[in-house]
Amino acid sequence: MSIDKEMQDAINEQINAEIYSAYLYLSMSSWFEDQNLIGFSNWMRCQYLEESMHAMKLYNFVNERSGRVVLKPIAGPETDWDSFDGVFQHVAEHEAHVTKLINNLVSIARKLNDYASESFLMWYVDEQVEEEATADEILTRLRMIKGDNNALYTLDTELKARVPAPAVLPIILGQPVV
Ligand code: OFO
Repeated sequence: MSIDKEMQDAINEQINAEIYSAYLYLSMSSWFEDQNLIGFSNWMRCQYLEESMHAMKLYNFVNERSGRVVLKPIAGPETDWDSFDGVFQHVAEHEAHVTKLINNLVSIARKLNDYASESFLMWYVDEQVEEEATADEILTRLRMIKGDNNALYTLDTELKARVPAPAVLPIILGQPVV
């Protein structure tokens, strides 16, 4: 059964929101790079890839359901922040906003009795719990270490170790995840 037009259009909006998220995190990566915080910059690049994967997972789903992906213009992201914790405050607020968007998609799926979409969207519901928790954790640590450059360097080194999840590239390419 092909996807309902209302559900398809709402998912197309979410593809735009996820690509905007990718764009926002790439902008944050550039800002951290300018601050010579390469670990934070790396963490944001990984986040950029994860958000691109979130968009493409939706993209693949619409196609699997015989729908049509229609891409819309992406808004320009913020480009400047006044503090390190200010960036992560922004991340935390942005992820809380994305959670509301995902919850709204689940409501639409329920209204339409679209069980396939509802089941698919549960992955995003779980993902948002993790994304909000991670943003909050880094924000809390940045607030605790404020002004302590050694602790900031330690956190930067930790964030330098992040690598994208193994599923990112296959999902972006529309290949099976093994
Ligand atoms: Fe950062 O969230 Fe996508 O879904």
